[in-house]
Order: sequence, then C-alpha cells, then structure tokens
Amino acid sequence: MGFRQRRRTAQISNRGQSSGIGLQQRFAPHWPSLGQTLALLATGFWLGYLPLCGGPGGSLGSGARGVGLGSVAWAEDQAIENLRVRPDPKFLPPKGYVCFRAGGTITVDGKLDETAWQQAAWTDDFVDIEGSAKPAPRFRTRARMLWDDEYFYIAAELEEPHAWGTLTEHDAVIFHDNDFEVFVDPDGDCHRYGEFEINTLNTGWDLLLPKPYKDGGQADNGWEIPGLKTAIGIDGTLNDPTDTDRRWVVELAFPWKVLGALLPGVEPGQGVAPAEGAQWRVNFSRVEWQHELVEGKYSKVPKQPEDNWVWSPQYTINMHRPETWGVVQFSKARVGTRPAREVRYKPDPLLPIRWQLSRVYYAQQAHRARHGAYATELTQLDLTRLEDDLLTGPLTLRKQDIGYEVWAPVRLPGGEEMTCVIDHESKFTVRQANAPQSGD
Ligand SMILES: [Ca+2]
Ligand SMILES: [Ca+2]
Ligand SMILES: [Ca+2]
Repeated sequence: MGFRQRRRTAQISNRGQSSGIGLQQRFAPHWPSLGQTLALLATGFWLGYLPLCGGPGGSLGSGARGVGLGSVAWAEDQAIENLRVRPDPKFLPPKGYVCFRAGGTITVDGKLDETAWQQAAWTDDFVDIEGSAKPAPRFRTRARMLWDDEYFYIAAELEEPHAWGTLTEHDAVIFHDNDFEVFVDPDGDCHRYGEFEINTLNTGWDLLLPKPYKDGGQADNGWEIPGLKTAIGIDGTLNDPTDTDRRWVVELAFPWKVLGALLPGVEPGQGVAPAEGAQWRVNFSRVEWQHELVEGKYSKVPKQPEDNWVWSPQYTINMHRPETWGVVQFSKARVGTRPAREVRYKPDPLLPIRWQLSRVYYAQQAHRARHGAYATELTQLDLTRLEDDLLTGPLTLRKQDIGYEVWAPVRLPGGEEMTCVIDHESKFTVRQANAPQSGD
C-alpha cells in the first residue's frame, strides 16, 4: 500500500487518546522523523507526487483526525499535512441549509415519523471527506435539521447493510466503531467548537475543542451536554450478521443552553436559540469501517482504513478544519408553511475572503514547516495574488508578540467596511473599520 494507505493507518493511532499509546508505538517506527521528512522533501523525493502548492489535487490523505496529543509523531503528522494540504486557490463554497422551526413536538425515539421531520428537507447526500472528486460513498447518508425554543434537532439516515457496534462506554473513542458525528462552531471563528459522536448502540462522546488540534488544541472530554436527547433506530437487526440490514437512523436534540454557551461571553448553561437569520458553522461526518466475520461476529478488517463521508467536503481527511464546514441558517418560519417556502439560504459574502485568508494561514504553516519560522512578508509565501471584489486593499501581514495576523480590508455590497483577520492559530475574526488598530 502507498503513502496514503499508511497515512490512513497511522491516523488510527493518532485519533485514539485513551488507547493510542500502544498503537502509536506500533506504527511510529515506520515513520521518518521530522528531520528526515524535511530532508526527503528538500531532496525532492516526495515532490514528484505530492502536490505541495495547492491546486485542484492539493489534498492527499492526511492523518489529522487525531486526538493523540503532544506526541512527536503528532507534530510530524501536522508538519507533513501542512506541507501537503492547501485550500484550492478557487473558492469552493461550503454546503448551506436553512433550518426551520418544528411545528410540533419532536419525540427523540429514533423514528422520523413526526410531521415536522417529514416536512424538513434532506441535506445533499454525503460525499467523501476529500470531496466529490473522490469515489462516491458506498452507502447513502443524509441529514435533516429543525429547531424550537429548547433544542437544535438533527436527524440522520445512514444506509447500512450490516448494522453493528461494540462501544457502550460514554466518552469512549466512538469513531473506532461505525459512527455519526456532529461538529458545531456557532460563531464560526474556528476556535471553541463542540463535537459529538454516536454509534449504533446509542453510545455518545461529547467533547469540546478550544482550538483545532493542528493549532495545539487539546480536546476536553469532560465537556458534557446536559439535557441532550439521543435515540437510534435500526431498520434491520443490530449485531446479527445472518441477515442484511437497510439503514440506521440517528435522532438528536441538542439543548441551546449548552450549544449557545459555545459563543464567547456566554456562561455555561446560559445559551439561547440563534436569532432569525443567524448562520452557524456545522458539519456531519460518518465513519465506516470495512468488516469481516470472526467466529460469526462482526469485526473490523485489520489495518484497513476507515471511510469518512461528510455533508460539506473538507478536501482533506481532517474534520478539524472548521473553515470548510457547512453553514446552517436558522429561520423562525415553521417548517412546511408558505413563509418557510419563501426563505432562501443567503451565503455570507465574507466566505470567499475567509477562504483566501485560510490559504495564507496554510501557506504560513508550510513555510514554518520548511524554514522553521513564519514568513515575515506575504511575498515570501508561495501564493498567487489574492483577489476578491470585496477587498478594498491588499492583505497585510502583521507580526504579533506570538505569531502573526493577516488583515483583509473589506467593503460589503451594502457599503459596510470591516477588517477580516486570521491569526497563526487559524482563528478568524471580523473587526469593524473603526476599531483601534493595533500592530501598525
Ligand atoms: Ca422521532
Ligand atoms: Ca467558535
Ligand atoms: Ca464528554
């Protein structure tokens, strides 16, 4: 198997926090050290087939779903990924979805027989995590969303001829089973976001990321979602390989009290539902393992990588790049009503600017991986000129006490002026034009 295959295998070790040590030791010796890696890169050994400079093919598999933290192997993973993966110069819009109010009560029982669920639109079918250029998923996956004053409801249907699962302990590493995953970043700053994973046995793992792993973030498994309601429906039989199943259904109710408190300045448990028209960054992922039968029981095929199927493509095997997650726009219109039918998804005009700022960030990551330090001038980065109709001037790179910021001066179509900023930890912020400008 090639590079990609081994990377995918190594990622298994890096994702597992609790059980990762042994696996990491098992796989780590097969990997070159960071120094060796850079030496190989310097000799051009990998340059022949690794697209280093973005472009449509600029995303080979990476191993960055990991939760193994602070290890040398992890740092090497990141350095390698940073060298290989860059956003395409052409803006690729994330998926969008309008989430309407549920008309009646949603009973979280694993059945989507409520009228409101029937009236809610399905998302697009999930695609490979690396995008539609990769082979289509073997099994269909799609989701629906609704909300009311208390909850953000998510339903998913996962076509599955063999429904099976093993994990029963809360906060276990659920993606070691086939699973369904939810990612939520309410303010879209790419920091402080929640993740929830669930398997066919209705076992959940809720965790909070203060920032992405690639930026030094450490998962907080102690983060819990009090009041969360979850249910699984199995259209078939669970853990019975003697027949063929059809699908499993996930039904979830996330309390706003908890999700809303992911926003800055909101005390724990004090979150509220989003305002009319608010847009949150959300993505869904499905992990699917190849299985075999061992003594009549389902078992993972050893050393086979998992498939990752998602709603909004990540363009690399890494969910922890919130800049490519989908956009959920909340509407107070009741699902299925005439007012709801008139609501349209309105893409945020800043999305292309964010994409461009992300390109600078990834170019800086690559620069640091190659040269040991961030570039001090944008011209040192391997980037084509960044253009967008909303930009009112060139991007500027501003050194900070630690790291840097890149500023993009913007005028919205309505005339409002602001500065979009990304920093060295991929945090995205928008500053009003009149705000004090440090760093000049
Ligand atoms: Ca239900
Ligand atoms: Ca956030
Ligand atoms: Ca937890």
